[in-house]
Amino acid sequence: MASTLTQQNLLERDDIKISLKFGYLGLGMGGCSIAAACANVKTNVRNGHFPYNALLVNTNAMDFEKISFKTPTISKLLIGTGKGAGRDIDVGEQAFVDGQGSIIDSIKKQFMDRDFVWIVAGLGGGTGTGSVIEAIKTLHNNGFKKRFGLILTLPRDKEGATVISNALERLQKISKVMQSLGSIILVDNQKLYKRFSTQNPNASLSEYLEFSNDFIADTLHELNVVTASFKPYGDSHFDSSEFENLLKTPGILSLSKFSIDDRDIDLENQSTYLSALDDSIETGILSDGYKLDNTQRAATSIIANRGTAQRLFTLGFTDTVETLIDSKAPLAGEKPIATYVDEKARGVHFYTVFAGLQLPARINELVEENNRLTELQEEKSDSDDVLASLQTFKRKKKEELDLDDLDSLLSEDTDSKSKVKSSSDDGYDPINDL
Ligand SMILES: Nc1nc2c(ncn2[C@@H]2O[C@H](COP(=O)(O)OP(=O)(O)OP(=O)(O)O)[C@@H](O)[C@H]2O)c(=O)[nH]1
Ligand SMILES: [Mg+2]
Repeated sequence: MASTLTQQNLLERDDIKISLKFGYLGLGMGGCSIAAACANVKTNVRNGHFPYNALLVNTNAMDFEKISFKTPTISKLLIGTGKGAGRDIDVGEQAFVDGQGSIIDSIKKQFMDRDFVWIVAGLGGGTGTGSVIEAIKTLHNNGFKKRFGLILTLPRDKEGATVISNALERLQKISKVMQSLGSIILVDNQKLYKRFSTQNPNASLSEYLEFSNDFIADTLHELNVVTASFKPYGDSHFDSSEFENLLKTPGILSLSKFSIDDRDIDLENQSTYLSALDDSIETGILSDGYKLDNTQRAATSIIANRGTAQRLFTLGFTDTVETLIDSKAPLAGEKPIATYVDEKARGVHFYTVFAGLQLPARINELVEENNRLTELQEEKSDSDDVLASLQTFKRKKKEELDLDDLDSLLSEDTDSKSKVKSSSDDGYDPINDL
């Protein structure tokens, strides 16, 4: 599995702590798959092997079979007909409304001890996308006000008009209430898929989905661990409660990570690390294209082992990083730079979080793709002249036939087999006539 943890191997360690107990409410197939991957994160910590949990809500019974349950902390709840919502957001929403009684009971049972709950949905389908607004209301009204955020995937360009318009319809609604919610993390499937398929040209789509779900799970876990596990080095540090405030900041959250071999950093020459750090912030991990000058709150954590920390974490170094963050997010109310010592760290690891952002440029691209597809559709119905001319076609009566016109006589034969009828004719089913 490709992981964000290759240099730190936080997953295998028994000496880590987490900042916040996360619960994941998965909606629909994508949402449930990601939520399950997040709850399947296993550590070697005694009494904390499975630090997270999940409640999976779906309208499709078969989908649950495709999900791996590595922990008893994942529970599932089937709503609706059991056969899926067929990409219809009204069907998905109605299923959630009809199942609300049992959903609320399950949420209370599952998430009672959780510090923060993530609603997770893949935007574009019927179930997850359809039920996300109702899920927001349900958590808001049942004890999780301001203690929940959203993880939403954005569709790839090639997923088609229905998927893209479903996603945009719900994003429009969500953006209206964004200021009353906690953070929203957008997972850009187009961005992650492009990177994954370049690195693994022979991989299948389902391999990509599995990769992306583990990648999301690891990223969130890593961030949650970094803020709680290591010894602060120097004065400023960023603790779990500040991390919680960051996650509760309304708007979109952008995450980045940059790792570098400590020998490659030359304190006397900023260009040995600063522009790469800058690039990593702009590129993000799960999505990009944000106007970072809208940032409300930011945080940077830098981790190295003691030897490296002693050489590197000088006032001049933190000032340089601070200047970079300040130039990117001048209006952020808080933007601490925290340095930590992890005795087991190899290399230097920079984690940045920018919170309170507006929607990224990718949404514009999806609107444009949607408009392009709508125009294509309109052009197509205008230009379906073959069908139109076929509708005007009339069979010549026998007596009108010119016995010398062989072409007409031959077509007469085929015409009787391919008579065009409309499906509104009584009892006529074009499918059975194929
Ligand atoms: N990253 C990631 N994205 C996914 C995954 N599965 C689906 N998606 C995305 O989520 C979108 C919605 O798909 P689903 O979650 O399958 O849809 P659903 O909510 O089950 O809705 P219906 O099947 O119509 O009832 C897709 O268009 C994909 O872009 C997944 O496992 N990982
Ligand atoms: Mg489905």
